[in-house]
Amino acid sequence: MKQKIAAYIDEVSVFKADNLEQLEQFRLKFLGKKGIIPALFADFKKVPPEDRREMGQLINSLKQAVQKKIVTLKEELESSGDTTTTDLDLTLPSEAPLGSRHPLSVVRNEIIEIFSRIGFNISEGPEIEDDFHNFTALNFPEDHPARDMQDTFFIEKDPDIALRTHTSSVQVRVMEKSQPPIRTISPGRVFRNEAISARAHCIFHQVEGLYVDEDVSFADLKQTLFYFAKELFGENTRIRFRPSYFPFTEPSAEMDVSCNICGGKGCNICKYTGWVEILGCGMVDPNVLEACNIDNKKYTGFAFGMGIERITMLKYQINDLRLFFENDLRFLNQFRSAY
Ligand code: 2U9
Repeated sequence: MKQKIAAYIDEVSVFKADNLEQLEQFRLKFLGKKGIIPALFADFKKVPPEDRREMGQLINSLKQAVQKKIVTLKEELESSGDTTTTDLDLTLPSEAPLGSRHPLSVVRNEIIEIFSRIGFNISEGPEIEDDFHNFTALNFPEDHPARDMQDTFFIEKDPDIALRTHTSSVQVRVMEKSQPPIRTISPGRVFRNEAISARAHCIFHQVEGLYVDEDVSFADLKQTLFYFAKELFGENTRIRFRPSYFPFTEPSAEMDVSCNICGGKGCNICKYTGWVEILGCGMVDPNVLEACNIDNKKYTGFAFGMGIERITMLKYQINDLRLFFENDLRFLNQFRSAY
């Protein structure tokens, strides 16, 4: 042990460092947690009592020599201008890939922003819902197919508890606890018992909107959705409405926008019609207002609902819904520049 320490003292006395990084390596070699000096102190316990004094002094002289060397070399290196503690250039941008937003989040945020600009707030609610908020308050008849196990994921029966099939249930909750004017949009995940394919999934995302006040008319609905379509798809976008049916709105309609791929001339995205369907809408059925404690003699409202997947597929020409859920980086990396 004595010879070993003497050899270390020699090594320290001749040591030279070209830069601060080498000096740091030297410090770690001798003084680091797993370094030479802590190891010598550990071995010191095994030294016979008669040799302890001498050995202790030797280890301490080595330690002091190392500390002195570090102070001297540090001063020398710093005065010669080497202030780097590492050879790495910490100012270089990281090579680690940055994360990016999922395309569904990009489009959801864009939709939220558009409606926020015209006074809509955002409401959120539970994904697990009771029968009243998901079906009954929304005027679904007792025998409506959506109430069937084949279409909805039930968690409990009697009383019925299920995964929400739309975010309209959130808006029922908004109406229950507030009075008009109500202008709200509800983005969120919804669940339907569907076989998974390129065009359908058992989980998807919606944004539903609701506007309730005095004298709200179908003209307000059209103007609001026209503004929305132009903001999302571009100034030259045209819209058209086709009559439809939903239990919760009367009258009801589906809204198409002019195909922004071919400008309305006809392509395989719009199936050569020049139009693509983007949402459903209508005037809130008075029964729904009543179920949510809103005076349906005084107030009227319009509502709309859209699938975020569908809109994202149209916007980015994505032809398979399953891509949204697979987290394949080859797909996700294509949205790096989106925000
Ligand atoms: C309340 C009352 C009525 C929301 C509406 C639609 C029409 C609609 C579908 C589009 C594609 C859902 O994602 S999708 O499958 N939605 O067509 N949704 S009107 O009506 C409401 C909402 C809340 C209280």
